Amino acid sequence: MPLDPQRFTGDLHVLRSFGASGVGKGVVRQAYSDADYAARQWLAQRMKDAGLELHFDPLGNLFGLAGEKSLLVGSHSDSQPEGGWLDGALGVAAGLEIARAAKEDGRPPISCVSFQDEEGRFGVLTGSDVWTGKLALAEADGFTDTQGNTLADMRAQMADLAGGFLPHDRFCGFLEMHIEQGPYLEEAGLGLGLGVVTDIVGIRDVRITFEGRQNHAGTTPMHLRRDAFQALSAFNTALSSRFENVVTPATVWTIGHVALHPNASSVVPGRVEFSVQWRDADADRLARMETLIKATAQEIAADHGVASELGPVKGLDPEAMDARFQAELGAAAEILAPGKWQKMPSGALHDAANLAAVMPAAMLFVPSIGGISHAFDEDTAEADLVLGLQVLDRAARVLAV
Ligand code: HGY
Ligand code: MN
Ligand code: MN
Repeated sequence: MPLDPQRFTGDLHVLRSFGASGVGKGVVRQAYSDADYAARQWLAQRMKDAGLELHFDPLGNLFGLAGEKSLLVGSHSDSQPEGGWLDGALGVAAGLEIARAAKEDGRPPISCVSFQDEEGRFGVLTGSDVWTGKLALAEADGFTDTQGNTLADMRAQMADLAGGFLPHDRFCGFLEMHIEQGPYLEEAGLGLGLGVVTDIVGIRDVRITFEGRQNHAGTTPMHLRRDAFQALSAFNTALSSRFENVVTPATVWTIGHVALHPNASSVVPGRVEFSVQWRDADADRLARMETLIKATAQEIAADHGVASELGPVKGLDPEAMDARFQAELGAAAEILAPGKWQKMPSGALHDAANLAAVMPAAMLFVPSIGGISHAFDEDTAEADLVLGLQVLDRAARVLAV
């Protein structure tokens, strides 16, 4: 049975139904949530129906295994707190379809995977980070989400399903198809548009707390305040100006999570917990930015009479994709979409960045409409999804042992 694009798109729409929310095709399916658990159970059944051997590892990474040694194709099926229907899910559904078709055709074995907590409810690409050995399970278990839940407690809910960690040499390499999540394929005006990823940027992420003095918003004179929000505001302004001599136009940094306490209009906020996340293709620049963030937080805290506490800095270094795997993706794209593909870096992080540390890994991008992602209205034209599947399958057939 050759590749079946309709079966693939059908799976995508069923997968979207787990945590379907908001406008468009949005999903809310964070790692270890009920929706994530239900999605993994459904994926497991689809893998079993395809004749693949099921394996959940201690993190909840879900594998559909074929053969003794195989090519691994997949991505993640957890989402951001407000996610699109394709981020991760596209690569998981493509991996399932490609592994299933290989099995049906009696071709060299291809396995599929859905990694857990790629979206970082706890760490950064946590499931593949632990599986590839970059992050110790004991350390990851202590990570908390913004509500204070620990990873250990959340993954314990799946313990009845979990086996051990699979050996990396079970696989000859890893392919991941993903939406671009940015504007460049559309801007390139390639028409359909496919991206063969050359390398994935590095990332760092830290949570910082400023602790001042909660007080009355009417009776507390400005000069006596120890206002945590004012400290955060000054920190952000100071950091942006100090970054000017370090960053390039490709560097990004974000304060995406801010929890103000008690978050009431008549109260001088006594505490703020916030995240600082930064990304760049150069590990040295990431390190220089980390030094600036730490120094600026401590200096501004002292100026504003607040205590500062910095959590662990989590993250990954930049990773290049395997040259041979890239070449096979490019060759497949040139046959199926001549002139409608390009090589490009990835500004988003992906499990392939972790897999690249233990086996050859490469990625294929399909365009994101309007470059939108990590938002309910993330979307991609169906023709692009099917073309991506066909190109990925063609390269996978060559790379499978
Ligand atoms: O944030 C990222 O780059 C990925 O989507 N988790
Ligand atoms: Mn993703
Ligand atoms: Mn994402």
